[in-house]
Amino acid sequence: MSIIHTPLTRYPENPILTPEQMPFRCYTVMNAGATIFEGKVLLLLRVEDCERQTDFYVATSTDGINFDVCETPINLPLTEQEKRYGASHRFDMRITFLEGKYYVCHAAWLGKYGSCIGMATTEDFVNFEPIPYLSEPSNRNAVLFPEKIGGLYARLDRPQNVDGSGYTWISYSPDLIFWGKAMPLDLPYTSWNRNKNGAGSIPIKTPHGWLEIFHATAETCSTENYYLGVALLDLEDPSKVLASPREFVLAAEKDYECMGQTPNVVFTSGGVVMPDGTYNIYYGGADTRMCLATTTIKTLIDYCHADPKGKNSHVVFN
Ligand code: BMA
Repeated sequence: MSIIHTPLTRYPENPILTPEQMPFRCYTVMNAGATIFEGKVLLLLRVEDCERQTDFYVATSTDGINFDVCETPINLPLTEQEKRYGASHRFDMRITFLEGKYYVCHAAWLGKYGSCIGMATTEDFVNFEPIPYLSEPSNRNAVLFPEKIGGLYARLDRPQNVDGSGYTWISYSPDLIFWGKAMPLDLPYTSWNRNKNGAGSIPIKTPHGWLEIFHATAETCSTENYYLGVALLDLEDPSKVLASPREFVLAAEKDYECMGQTPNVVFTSGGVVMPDGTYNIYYGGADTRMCLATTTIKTLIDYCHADPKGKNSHVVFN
């Protein structure tokens, strides 16, 4: 049982994957992108070895809980830009199914140039074709919408401000190379969402707007704590936040969220809607292990619409 009632329910036997359960020696397994592939739930796990080098591993499951982990990492070739500027590692993949193939967005760490967004496509999660694109620094948490909006590709991302804070923006592209029309999202500024926020899940299209789960951070006297929040974005202009409750939907509370490489972190890079309508949200606990929380799309939409605090904020409800 959680001490805090929210529309998300933790899987009682969390965590679902730990470094000890992996078929090889590693330090962490976290922040996996998620999708449905060939009728199974597929996770692209971010795995750090004991030198803290990151690779991505495919894991698949029929029930969304028990995963078979591939023992070799994916082969995602570096783009020319990543090679030229010495990308050392990538992290936090998001997976979007769009126009018949899968697009992955990751952050690439370029040393003194900071982190930039990279992208690739795949049809089988074996062969990956990098898109010859690298964003300006410092940017990360790129999430591609699952369809074009107004004839353009659309993505959420999180550029960093000079003071280290950073918030979710949207931008558009005709070709996935040239991005523009950038606008910040007006998510509620709260005691848990005031230092950084960034897109987590791939937005889900609903009649009430794009449903998005995002992470947000706030400093406490000891750590920078991570939280998950929920928002509904306008279908035609997703820079417009239609609803975003002023309460978080998940805060680090359990041992597996509070203890590990980075204490007090819950961080999602994606979820999947299961055949029975359960929305499985996969998230990293303390940058160390993979966890699962469940809900439904309807529950989250009702929660967005019902939150009275949201109504009293700057958020406009239709
Ligand atoms: C962010 C990313 C995430 C990580 C989080 C908490 O900046 O690096 O991968 O989970 O910090 O450490």
